[in-house]
Formats: sequence, C-alpha cells, structure tokens
Amino acid sequence: MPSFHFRQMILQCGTYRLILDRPLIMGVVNVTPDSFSDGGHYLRLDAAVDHARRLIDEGADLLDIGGESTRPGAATVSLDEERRRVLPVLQALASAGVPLSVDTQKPELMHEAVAAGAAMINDVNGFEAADALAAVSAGNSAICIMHKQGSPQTMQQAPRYGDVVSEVNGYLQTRIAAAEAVGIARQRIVIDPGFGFGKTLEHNLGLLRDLGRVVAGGVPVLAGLSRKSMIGALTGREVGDRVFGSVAAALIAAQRGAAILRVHDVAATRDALAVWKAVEFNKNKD
Ligand code: 9MG
Repeated sequence: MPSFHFRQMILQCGTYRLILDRPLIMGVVNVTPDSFSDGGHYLRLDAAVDHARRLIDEGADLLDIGGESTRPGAATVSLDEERRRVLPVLQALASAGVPLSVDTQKPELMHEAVAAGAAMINDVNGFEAADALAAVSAGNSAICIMHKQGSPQTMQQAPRYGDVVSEVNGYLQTRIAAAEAVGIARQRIVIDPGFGFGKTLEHNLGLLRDLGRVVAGGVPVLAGLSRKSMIGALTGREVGDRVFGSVAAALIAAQRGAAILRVHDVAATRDALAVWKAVEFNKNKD
C-alpha cells in the first residue's frame, strides 16, 4: 500500500502547467560566492549556466536560481549585485526548456525576474516585505512561500516552538490567504516548511516526520533538505559529502507527499526516485 497517494494537483508556473502527479526535482543554481554548497565555484556566469544545463541533463524538472545566500549568518547583498548575478543567468537559460525559479527576497528583483520570464519566485521570507506580493501578483508566475523563524543572520541562535508543525502550518495558511487577497490564484502557490530556517535538529526532524500534515492542506509542498546542516548533524559529514544523507531525506519527503524537491544532487535524487516510483506507482518510467 503506497504511503501516500498523489492527488492530481496542477501548478501554474509561468507558461508551464505542471501536473504534480509525481515529485518534481528542482535543481539549485547558486550564483553566489558564499552559497550553501557551491563555495564560489559558480560565480562566473558562464559556469553557472553550464552547471544549470548539466542539472537539466541529469533530470531536473525545474531550476532555482539564487544570487544571495540564505545560509545561516550569511551577509546580505545589494539589489544591484543580486540583479547582476541573477538576471543574466535567467536570460541565458530562457530557452532551456524547463521552468526557471528565482530565489529572492527583494520585490524589485521579483518584478524584474517575472518580466524576464521567471516561472516562479521563491521567497524564503514568505513574501513578507512590503510590496513583495504586489510584485508577483500580476501574470502567471508561481510563488513559493517559505516559513522561517527570525532572519538568516540570527535564526539559528535560539529557535523555539510549541508544536512546530502547527505553527509552521498556521503561518503558511496566513500567507496563502494574504497571497489570495492580492489576486494570486491558489494554482500558482507552493508552500515550504523551511527546513533549517530557524529550526533545531529536533524541529527539522519533527517537520519531516509529519510533513504529511503540511501536505494535507492541499497546496503543493516544496521540501529543501539538500546538504543542510541537519544532514551534517545526522551523518557527521561536511557539506560536500552529504549527498547520500540528502537523497535519503528527499526520498522521505517524497514519500510523505512533497510535490517538489529542491536539491543540489539531481542525478542521485532522480535515481532514488526512480526506484521508489517503480515500487509505489508500479511503473518504471517517467
Ligand atoms: C533558497 N533556499 C535555500 N533553502 C531553501 C529551502 O529549504 N526552501 C526554499 N524554498 N528555498 C530555499
């Protein structure tokens, strides 16, 4: 008996209408010198574009392009610098054939990215900045609303919750309502519990264990666990050596109904999902 039956959800994602009948793989394209894992290797724009194309070849269903690190303690970057990093990569990949998401907290860049063809805006700040929802309300781009407690600079200092799943769910429901109130249709909305964003290891494990309670809300759930410190804490491995732990976590999220898995290691995740899908869905092709 499958642990989870996928409902036929549709996500309007720019010009794409994604049928969410299996977990999609979102490949991470960091255009930052201090990213979660790239450590500056993809600073050069052509290297970022090459990396993105490799992720597509490996089976990424969509890409998430970011120019400002959201790692705990990371410094913020100016709008100009973030724009300089992100927009050329977005433009270079415009005809790559997969939906392109832009990871930003800045309303101005959200607006410019949508105008440049971004199919999704991914905001780890839950579109809380003044004008953020207004920046994405027109058009058809999807939005990913993520939960976090505190700011990236301070969020890991002392995260506290009563029932972490209820509190995260409550926040996400409030933000969905705010998005709908400015005219963003539900079919454009993705939610994300924000693993590692103002959460201890126990909070993260509780959320992953009970991800089904987030999924039960009926809005597609994105899970980003790849290479995060919780994987390091559980495996004792440095960030570059967390692929096996990350794949295990992605698979658990998929089993609990996550619609989109945000990962660095696309090929490894794809293989793991292929095995799981063959068992759960009784088929062995995409
Ligand atoms: C940008 N970014 C880093 N981690 C993330 C996560 O877990 N979810 C989302 N939506 N974005 C993330």
